[in-house]
Amino acid sequence: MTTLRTFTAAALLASSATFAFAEDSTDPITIPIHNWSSQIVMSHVVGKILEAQGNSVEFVTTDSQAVYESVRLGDVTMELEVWEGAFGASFRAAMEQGGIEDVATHNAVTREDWWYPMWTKEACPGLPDWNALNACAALFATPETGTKGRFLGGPVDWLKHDAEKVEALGLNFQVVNAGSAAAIWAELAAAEKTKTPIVVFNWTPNFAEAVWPGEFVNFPEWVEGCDTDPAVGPIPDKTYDCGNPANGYLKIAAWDGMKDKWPAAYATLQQVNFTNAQIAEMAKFVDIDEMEAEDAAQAWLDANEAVWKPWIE
Ligand code: TMO
Repeated sequence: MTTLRTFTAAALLASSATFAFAEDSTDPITIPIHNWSSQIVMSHVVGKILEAQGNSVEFVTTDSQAVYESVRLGDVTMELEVWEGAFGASFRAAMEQGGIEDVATHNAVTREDWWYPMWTKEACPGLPDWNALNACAALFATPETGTKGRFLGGPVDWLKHDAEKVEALGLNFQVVNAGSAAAIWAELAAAEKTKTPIVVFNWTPNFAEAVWPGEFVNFPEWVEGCDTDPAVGPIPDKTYDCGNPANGYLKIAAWDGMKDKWPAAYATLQQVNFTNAQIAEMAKFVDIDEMEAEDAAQAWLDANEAVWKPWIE
């Protein structure tokens, strides 16, 4: 009886082991790269982990909205940073079409919105309330924006609908889109020298919070549908009459064919999970320490074996 039971357990173990070690395809896993530092470093971190497992990995630079359609079609294999504020709508739309899977949610809590460094509040003490910001709009005027305040937004593919927000809330601001994330940091550094008030698009987790203490503007609270349904939100006939989610998710998405084609890599991907501090550090390696993204990823892996080794066991 004992012998039989032992035998059965061994057979079970053997079959589950076979399942766990089902061979991944030798085709490369494709990881998309976008235009902000933590996403680029995290993609290399996960790429190196999958390579250590024996997979081949390739990187492609893609638009950060169109990528959800690419994942859905299996042209790229995953997306490691699905920010609720910037990409929730594109992700939801792709999920409705099918072919893309919500694999995991990072521990990180995210926020993306209009933000100012603390010296701005000295000039406009009613902040962070959005009505106070609007009353101070003249402080933010530039030659480019005339009598209106300038809001320095992110690159257009982050699709923040800031112009719609300006219109919906009657803000005395004009949106100017930065060509790159680096352009936002350069403008902040320049404004710091003269303590000139400035309001820009920023997000957390990010390195910037360690360099420039600051706050997000408090717009009317995000409610589901305020971006699509005029009846939702405080202004009855407007969409985008709200801020972005203040406690947004950060998800991992994958092509739904990944689990069959690369089962071991998929099992690892389900374990991947980063915190705010870890993501801010990934950005810092590049934006402050000026490391190449690949070197930053290697440095992060070397310093954090206790975090990621269990993901591949
Ligand atoms: C998508 N982003 C993190 C730049 O807000």
